[in-house]
Amino acid sequence: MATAQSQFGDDSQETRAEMANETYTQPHHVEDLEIQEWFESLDSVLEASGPDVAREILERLRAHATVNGIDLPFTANTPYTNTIPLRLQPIFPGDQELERRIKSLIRWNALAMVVRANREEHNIGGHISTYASAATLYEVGFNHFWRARSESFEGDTIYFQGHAAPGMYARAFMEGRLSPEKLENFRRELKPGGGLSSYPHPWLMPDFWEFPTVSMGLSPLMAIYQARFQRYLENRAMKPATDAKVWAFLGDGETDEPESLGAITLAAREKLDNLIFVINCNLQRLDGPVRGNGQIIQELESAFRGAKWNVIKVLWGSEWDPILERDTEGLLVKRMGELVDGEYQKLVVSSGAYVREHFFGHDPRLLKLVEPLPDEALRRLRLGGHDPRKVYAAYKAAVEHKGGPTVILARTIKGYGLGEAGEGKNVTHQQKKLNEEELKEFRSRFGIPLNDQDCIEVPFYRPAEDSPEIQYLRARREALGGYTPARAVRSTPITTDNEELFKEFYEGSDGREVSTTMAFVGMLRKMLKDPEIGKLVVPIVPDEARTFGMESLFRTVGIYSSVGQKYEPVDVNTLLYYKEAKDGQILEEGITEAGSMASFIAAGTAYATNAINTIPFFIYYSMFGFQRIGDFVWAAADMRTRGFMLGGTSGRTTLSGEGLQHQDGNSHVLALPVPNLRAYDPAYAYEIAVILQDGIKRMYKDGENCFYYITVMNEPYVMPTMPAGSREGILKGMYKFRAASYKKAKLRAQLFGSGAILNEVLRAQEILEQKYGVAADVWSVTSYKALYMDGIETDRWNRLHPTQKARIAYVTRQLGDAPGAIVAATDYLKTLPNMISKWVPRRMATLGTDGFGRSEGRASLRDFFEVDAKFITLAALHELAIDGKIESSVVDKAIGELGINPEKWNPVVS
Ligand SMILES: Cc1ncc(C[n+]2csc(CCOP(=O)(O)OP(=O)(O)O)c2C)c(N)n1
Ligand SMILES: [Mg+2]
Repeated sequence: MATAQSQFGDDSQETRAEMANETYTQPHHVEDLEIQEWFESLDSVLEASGPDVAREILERLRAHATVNGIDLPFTANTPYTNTIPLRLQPIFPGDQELERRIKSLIRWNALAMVVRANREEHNIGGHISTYASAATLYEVGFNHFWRARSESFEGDTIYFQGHAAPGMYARAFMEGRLSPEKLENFRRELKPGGGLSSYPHPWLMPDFWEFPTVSMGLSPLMAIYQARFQRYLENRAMKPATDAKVWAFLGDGETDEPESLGAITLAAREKLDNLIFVINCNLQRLDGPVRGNGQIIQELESAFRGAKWNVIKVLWGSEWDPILERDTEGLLVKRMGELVDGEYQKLVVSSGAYVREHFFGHDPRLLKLVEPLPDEALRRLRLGGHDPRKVYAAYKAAVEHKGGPTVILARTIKGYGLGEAGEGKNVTHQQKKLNEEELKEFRSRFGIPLNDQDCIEVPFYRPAEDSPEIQYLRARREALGGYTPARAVRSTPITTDNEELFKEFYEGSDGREVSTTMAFVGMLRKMLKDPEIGKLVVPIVPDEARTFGMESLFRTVGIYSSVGQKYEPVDVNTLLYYKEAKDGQILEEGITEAGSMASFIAAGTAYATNAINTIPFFIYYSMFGFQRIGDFVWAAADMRTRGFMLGGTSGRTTLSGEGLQHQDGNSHVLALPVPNLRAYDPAYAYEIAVILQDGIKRMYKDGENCFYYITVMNEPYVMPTMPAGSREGILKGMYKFRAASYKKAKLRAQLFGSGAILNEVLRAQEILEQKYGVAADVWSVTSYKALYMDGIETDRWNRLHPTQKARIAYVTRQLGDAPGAIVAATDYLKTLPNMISKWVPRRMATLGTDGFGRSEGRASLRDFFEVDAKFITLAALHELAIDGKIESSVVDKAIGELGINPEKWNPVVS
């Protein structure tokens, strides 16, 4: 019985949930008159006493209903209508007709860019229908809200939807910021004079774009952490508190990316009322409807309301207001909530007669509401997102809202204005060409002053400088402080080289065993105390501070919390208690590598956004970096982010015990494709010190647009003193760490090691010398990536300058006439050392950790992956045998002597 009951219980819960969605769709035979009376009472309360009293009455009614056993279903939704009713709508402050004309011209130029580009170069691409649907959403922002960055004001921060880029270019053209030649070269960046990048790319257009947004889902998350970082800077007194906002424009389809909604609770928790999302709900994505059988707007509303955001729905344009006014019974709002998006998609591009029959025809009372209106008027009923008055009202409410973030859900039509060429059609996203008739129709619809003949040439059109349009547009931007988007490096470089700061780490650990992670944390601690850079350092951890031995920093610099610490921490009596503080310096992000990376990006670009040189140090489990959030790293690179990513617990065999999902033999390979990322796999404390010191100087003193990936390990060993003259090699990627002691030996070898594996190489050096009479030099390879980049650059130069004296790659120069067999051992994939084999003077044997990790101790793992001292020894002997320097039988014997099982598992495939 009990089981049956609970099963029924579950079912009935589902039914209730369904009912919740249908609250406004299922009348339960309530008499019209009865409901009318209730409405009238509420209206009179509203009129006489205002919304607060009305709310109070409704809340008490709800409580009263519950007490009387009325089970009110939970719903996070409001009716399918505008959140801001007409009576609360502010007066639109602009010249609506002039703004419409400006917007029409921008629409035309945006379309012209794409059509022209594709006429000249078939398939060059570009998007028309995204901006077509969002034009009003952008224009209201440009004309009335977005303040530019200036000397006196930090400005608003705007993440433009990537696919709407043609619209932003078209506006900049109208503003006189982009020449017609630039527009002509949309998506043709290599044309003489340069072109415009397809999407927002600060790397390619560093004076224009600030944020790369086109990989969908990244910008909403980045915007949330950007808004949070602004508060961090304010709370740490690094910038004054202002009312500057962060705006993010998203597509409704984009919200399906898990990152899009992944951090919305953080935004509400942090009360980020400096954050505004605008979601362009055209109900379509690339292939078709976002939710053909559902309602994306209602789905998003409940998600955001559930996360405690302020949600403003902008669904219906002003033309609907008088009809809604006549609808005293709430039937129209009920009907509005009944349709699924697939139906709406068709309805909004259908004839007035169709609308009358299929939408209003549902109920004779609805039909009556629109009786006085001709079909043409029904066809012209606009959606909210195309009505500047409604959009203005929403934006105004959003910027004035206090205590939390706002999302605006604006209903629009994809491909608005394209008519037969794609308005509302499922193919519209891909539409790049319009035929002559379609162009003429678009021209006429938006009143572009071009005759039939000129129109089909799709010229760019900009009215004269003294035209009312240009004058108005300029005046609006002037009032808002200048143009946007615009990017500039606004910080002043730091002044010191930090030589002194890092010097103590050149000394070694004096016999103490420490890990490189501990060494790094020691340096971080020292940097935090530095008078110039101390304040600028932003340590970022995704719930791994204890893993990396950073908990001492909790106490010394505090964990950032926008509300301070409202509780007495359980460990308050301990030295290293969990101290949260409003001016705390550490960003303890919790378990979100994506969120941490977004903080890293915000902090690493503050030199442009905020004119502050913050230096982020993001330390995390290396396996959950590039592999998990590689696309954010790519965006960071595009954005010219500066700072240090530290891959902790790295190395496939150096992290013991954790097994397949944790042990990282990949990250250095995944760091390769990022062009401006310098990647290092240091073995010793002094190597890290040299890299950090050089990195801070490059990025924050010299203004180089690069960032760093440094792997640090948790294996403790003695840190040696820095060998004289090794500095340049550390930075360039390799240097001789320990030369062979017996140089006259007949048998010679060159051994490369990196990170913790360098110690295995040093042990192999001893075995080779003592047991097999091979004198080997040991090299620390700090960066295969740096060596590779140098190699390909050298080759390229030589190829392009055949008559000049050929340059020699750094690796080749280093090895010079270094004799003997060459062996490289790494804790990463073998491909890493193999990348440089071309510039290594002879054949090179490579040992690496291709394959899945294992739960095991370090020694067993290194045996399994064949990267320990005995396998390095074997590889050197084998190379010598291939060279004919020793007999194969010596190698065979060594296999036995070294205790190697030749029939062991192959780590690559097991
Ligand atoms: C991560 C990612 N996946 C896929 C794409 C390819 N893509 C570009 S636009 C688009 C559809 C966008 O739909 P929506 O977000 O609703 O924006 P709209 O154009 O309708 O405003 C897709 C799938 C992309 N840019 N990024
Ligand atoms: Mg869409």
